[in-house]
Amino acid sequence: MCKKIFSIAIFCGLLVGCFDEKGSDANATSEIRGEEEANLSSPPKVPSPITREHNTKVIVKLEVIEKKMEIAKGVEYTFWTFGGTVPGKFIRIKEGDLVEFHLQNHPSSKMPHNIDLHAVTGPGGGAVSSFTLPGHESVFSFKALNPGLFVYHCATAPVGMHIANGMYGLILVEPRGGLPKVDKEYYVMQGDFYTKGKFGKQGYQPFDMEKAIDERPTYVLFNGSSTSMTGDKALTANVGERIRLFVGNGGPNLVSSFHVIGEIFDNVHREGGKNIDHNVQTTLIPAGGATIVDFKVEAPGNLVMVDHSIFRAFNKGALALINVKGNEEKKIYSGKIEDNVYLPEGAAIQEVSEKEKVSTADNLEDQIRLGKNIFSQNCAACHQLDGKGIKGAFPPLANSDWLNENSRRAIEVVKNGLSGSLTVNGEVYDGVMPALGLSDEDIANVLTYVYNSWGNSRKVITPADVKSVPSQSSAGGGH
Ligand code: HEC
Ligand SMILES: [Cu+2]
Repeated sequence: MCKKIFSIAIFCGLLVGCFDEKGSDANATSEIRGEEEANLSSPPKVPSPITREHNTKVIVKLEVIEKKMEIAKGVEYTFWTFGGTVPGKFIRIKEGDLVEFHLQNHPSSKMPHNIDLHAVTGPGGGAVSSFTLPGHESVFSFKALNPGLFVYHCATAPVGMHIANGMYGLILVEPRGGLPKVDKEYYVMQGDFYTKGKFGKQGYQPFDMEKAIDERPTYVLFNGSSTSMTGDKALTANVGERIRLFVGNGGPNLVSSFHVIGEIFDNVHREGGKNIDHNVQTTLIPAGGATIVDFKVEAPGNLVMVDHSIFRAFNKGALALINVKGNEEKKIYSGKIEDNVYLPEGAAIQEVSEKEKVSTADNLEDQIRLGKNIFSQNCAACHQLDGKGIKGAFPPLANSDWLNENSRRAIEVVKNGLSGSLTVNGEVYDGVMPALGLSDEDIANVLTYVYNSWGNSRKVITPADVKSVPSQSSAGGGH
């Protein structure tokens, strides 16, 4: 090496040129000038691109906070977070930067935490050096040697539990020349969640270790909630714009088949690395991995981000929207997106108002409000949001003569399921309605909602009414 430098020095005759030569083939030698506080953002926002040309010392301050938040409408969960959100704050730095990392664990935390950044080259990705007790701060530093999009996560035992509670996020190490310019950038991260209660079960839900070990998630979510990017929180774009998504997968267990319904990814940085694929429909994101995709939006309407392992999207919450505004371009797309087909749960969620947290009803209005939540999460997929059902498959609950004739029978159906043929408003149905495992109170509320909607008989069903109907949860089924 010495010899080479020396000979180049003689050849070019300029010592400066020789230092340039040396600098360009060794990241580790890039000069660090000055220091600045890092550019962090909460999802779905991404910090703006880095414009400085030189490398600097970047000070990152990330605070761990354990807090209750909504995981789905009317469902609360205790998340452990990097910066108060799931996923944690997005960190944007430049290849060659020196990062001085401050991990702070809020005094109200019950657990110690640490951080393993996949962007770190060194033992544990920083985990050991950053182990931090509640009310403490740890400091360590690392050099960002490789450009790319990297996951960070907590790695304190039990590691799976810390990750399952939402302890992950993304750090982008921009390549020296930066990324190509786009119109909008967003931050999306998938995670799987394990609660004691079933999907949509109202009220506070604790973590379920057994389900986590068995890899049976109750929720699969983008940005920590089934409503993180629906309704007025949907991502936005205008026709003609180029959108870049930084997409991570925190796991802890599932691999994501990331897909945007109604789009094709023009560019995919596979696994967040250097290789770029084109014209990709669905891209795999490993647990603990990430990807950068971009695409131009050509038609107005809702684009739907999903995990294309599709039950996760429609039955476990892995669904989010990009609302594209602009004029229709009939040559590119001549039609209208059917929300009913794509968004049974998502669409329902948007209609429910913000103030619902209580899980026990003490008046009729409450009962109807809670019942509506339960309906949208458990029944609307089949009977439809407007209760009209689907002819030939799912009978109507709106104005149903069968329903209004006998309420005890209706309770039986929701409690124990139903199969065999029945006639509703003159139409014969011969399908199977599964028992959904709802509590007596949930059944009372959902039926009260149904009875007090769509021209039905305005009956009120109490938990005691439901209790008086025997449940046939035991095996054996047919009768
Ligand atoms: C997986 C689809 C599915 C889900 C989810 C579902 N049902 Fe049903 N439901 C059916 C089918 C199919 C039938 C008709 C069964 C038959 O043909 O024997 C039915 C029948 C009924 C009936 C009696 C017929 C009528 O139209 O009045 C009621 C009442 C009812 N369901 C209420 C509910 C309620 C309340 C929920 C949510 C708690 C729910 N269902 C969830 C598929 C479903
Ligand atoms: Cu932790």
